[in-house]
Amino acid sequence: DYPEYLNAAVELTDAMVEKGFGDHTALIGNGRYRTYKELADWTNRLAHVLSEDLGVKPGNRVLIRSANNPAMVACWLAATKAGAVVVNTMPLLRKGELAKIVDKAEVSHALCDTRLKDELVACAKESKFLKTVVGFDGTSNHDAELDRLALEKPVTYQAVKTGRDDVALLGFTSGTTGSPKATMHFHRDLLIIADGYAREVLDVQPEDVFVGSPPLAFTFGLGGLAIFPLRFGAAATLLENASPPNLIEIIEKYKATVCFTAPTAYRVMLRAMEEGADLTSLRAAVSAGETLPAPVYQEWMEKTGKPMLDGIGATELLHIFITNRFSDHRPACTGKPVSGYQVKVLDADGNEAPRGEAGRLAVKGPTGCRYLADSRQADYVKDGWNITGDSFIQDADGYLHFAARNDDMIVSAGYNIAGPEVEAALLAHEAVAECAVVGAPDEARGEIVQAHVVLAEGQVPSEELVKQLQNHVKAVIAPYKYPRSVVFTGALPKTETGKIQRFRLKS
Ligand code: 3SK
Repeated sequence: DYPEYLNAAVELTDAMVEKGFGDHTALIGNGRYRTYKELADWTNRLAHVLSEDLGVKPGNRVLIRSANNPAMVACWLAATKAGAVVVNTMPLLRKGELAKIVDKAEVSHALCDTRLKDELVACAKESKFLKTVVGFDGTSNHDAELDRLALEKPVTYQAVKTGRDDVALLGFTSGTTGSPKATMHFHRDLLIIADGYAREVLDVQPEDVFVGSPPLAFTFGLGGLAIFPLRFGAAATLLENASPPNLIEIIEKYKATVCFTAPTAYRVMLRAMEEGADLTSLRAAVSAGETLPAPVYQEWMEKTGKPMLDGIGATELLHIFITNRFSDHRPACTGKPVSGYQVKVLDADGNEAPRGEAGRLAVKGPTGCRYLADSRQADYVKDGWNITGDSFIQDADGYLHFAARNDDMIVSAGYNIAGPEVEAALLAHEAVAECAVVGAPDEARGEIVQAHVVLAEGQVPSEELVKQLQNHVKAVIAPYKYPRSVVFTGALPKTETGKIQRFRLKS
């Protein structure tokens, strides 16, 4: 039901001012509050600079490089108003990683927090596409080239009349394999995720205050920490360093009501509550990016009286498409599809698997899936269905249960063993803080289950502890699934979005 011509950034700023939210707080970050009116003015001034001084034309690809802060949100909105196709990137990417993105997206312009310019300038020097790199002040003191140019510009701007199906955003899938894919998202997609998931499941209100850890460069973060609050006149707190202690501090300080993060941070919050942290302001705790272990869900329920909402999304689909709901939630269950999305579980031949059997999850919906110039479209998209990398089981009542990443399935002596199931069992042991389970080659069994374990504080690695963990797993799940090999480690390899890179643990 969106009009033929639609600019998503206008809908999230100027249109909100027109709807009467001008004086409401839109963004909180770097110790400052920005109202919707201030955000509209700021982004309009920046859009003038992009169109007039930097020569950005509709359809040009504009890369943004920053940690989560209000200036990054302003740059993203301004570039969208100017009709650009935005490529948000993680702040820690190195020159080589940036070069892959720049080449794939044919990025012509980049807006960069001045604190992070070196790698991007080095990338631009060798790029045949990227010619203009302009710095902005991520600390919001307006002390960089882009900010100075913007101060000279008017606060009104005639945004580019983009079509609802014009591409607004290129979402790059996190580089777990080293060869990133870009997915194209339209102006209308940016609003659909808010008008669908955020309205239907979270029931976002103007009084809400959002907080969370995912980077804005990851569509999970862009939706949860920018699009959802701005669509409903709510406030977003933006944290450059969203470590769990910082998240807790911000929730307490601003009485945050909606949190987007992963199970690891929620575990820290649960421990902090025992030490007196007051997280009672949170009405919605959304968990995604990793499966939510049942013990974390259960403890959250016991301590807060509210369910933690596990969900799964994908950059390909822009945001969450299967979720639990406040009034319909279960442990070790991802829930049911968000309205507008269809899902099915496929067997090895690509046919629908019987209920109760694990198979590859396929999803179809209004926000995807369209890869940019990628031959993998043929492998991952069939008749509009995006074939994901995850295995799920759909039970008789239609609820979906995560089984494994397809590459996490371990085949040992003829048994199919889902690594995450073993992980969940290990995580229920008090000595385990984090773990990742992979298949390790074994002459006799083909593969054996190997657990990489980060111990909880105060725990000491020993042969005795290995035995204890093995016996514990044998006691909670089928004994053949126990880890025959246990490796103690100080930290697990992760992507910048916090996903464990199990492939890096495989020998
Ligand atoms: O589940 C995820 O990893 C995800 C990916 C993109 C957007 C949103 C989500 C939750």
